[in-house]
Amino acid sequence: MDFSLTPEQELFRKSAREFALKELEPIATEIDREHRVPLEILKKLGELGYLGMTVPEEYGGIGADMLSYVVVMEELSRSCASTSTAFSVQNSLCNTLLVEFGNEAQKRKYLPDLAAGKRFGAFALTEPESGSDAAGMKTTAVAKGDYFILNGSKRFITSAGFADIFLVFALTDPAAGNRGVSCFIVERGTPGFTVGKEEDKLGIRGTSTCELFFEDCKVPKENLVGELNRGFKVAMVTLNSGRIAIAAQAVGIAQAALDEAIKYSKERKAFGKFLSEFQAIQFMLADMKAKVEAARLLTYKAAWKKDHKLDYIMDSSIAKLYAAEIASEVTDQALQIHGGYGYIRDYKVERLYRDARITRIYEGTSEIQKLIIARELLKE
Ligand code: COS
Repeated sequence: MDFSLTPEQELFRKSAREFALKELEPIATEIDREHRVPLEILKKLGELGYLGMTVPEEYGGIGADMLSYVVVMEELSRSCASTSTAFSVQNSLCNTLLVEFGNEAQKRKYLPDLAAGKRFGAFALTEPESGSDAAGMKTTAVAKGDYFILNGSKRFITSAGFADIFLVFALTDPAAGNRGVSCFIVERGTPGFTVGKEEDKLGIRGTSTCELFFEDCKVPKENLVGELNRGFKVAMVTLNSGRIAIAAQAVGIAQAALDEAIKYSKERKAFGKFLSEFQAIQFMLADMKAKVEAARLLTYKAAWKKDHKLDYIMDSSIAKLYAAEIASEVTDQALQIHGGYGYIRDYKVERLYRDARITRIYEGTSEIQKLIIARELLKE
């Protein structure tokens, strides 16, 4: 068993860390306060190839392995979870979906621009009344001539405010439940398609999250991704791998909280001693480190299994569940070490505490991860 990263993976880590320190660290607080998406930074990520990490070279990407992608996700998240969220939506939920399920024409048409950050994508599965029960969606797509006519709405769609290409799931056979779902590419500007208001969120405030509305929206038949009525599987397979990146995001946020806690405990004095000299604080730091390390190993293992074409469904859910849960615990402990200073916006740990919370919700709640793990354990 070899736990070391390859020289290429190490290089990805180093360059991502440098990028994060130079470009993200200085703006992370500001975009959080202003609730602003740093489009200029996202474009830079595209120019440097980061938005095409999971795209093969023939379609304009850099064809990196999953572990490299995960390592980059972790490093970006240490500095700015908002930026890493948009980075993962593009890579995990749009590009990977098109690479794995798109036809040749769709890949040639969309992937080069997505990989270069010239256009942005969004993944539209959740609806106002269906989140965890993804197949409970109400949006329909009815075949008519050369088009599908979409009607319905989507909610909590990340990157929607600035995305150009939306991967939308809709019922093409409502009576068939999850066997009647299909996936479509809907471009911004398609008549009948509108993007609604921005949500005002607790964390990852430098991201855009909106509602989508479809009113007799005519989508060309060639925009069907994968087979008709097999879209649920497309969503599930895409989320299996997306969850590994969210686990990496949680690891990155937790690592940043640990870094901040160590720094603060060496600067701040109480009762005539540095906080770091108190065993109570040392034990908290040790607990945090053990949790971060365990979450990282689970995340890397899931990525490694994907790279080695092994079944990784359970590993991805275990990594996402554990990393997301400990990110909340570790950011909470880091905030506690900061005392009152952790509760005000001047300190990074306050943002980390809020940003960590979403990792227990999106791309499947912690409860959904437990359900998937249990199903895998109990299946024949
Ligand atoms: N990977 C691959 N295939 C999967 C899968 C997975 N993780 N989970 C289900 N499937 C497949 C099943 O194999 C089945 O395929 P067949 O039609 O070929 O038999 C099909 O999908 C339907 O499976 P099932 O009946 O188990 O689906 P359910 O409707 O019971 O839903 C859960 C299963 C709850 C696991 C699913 O709805 C889910 O993951 N929900 C969370 C959605 C989510 O993460 N939302 C966040 C949105 S993005 S922010």
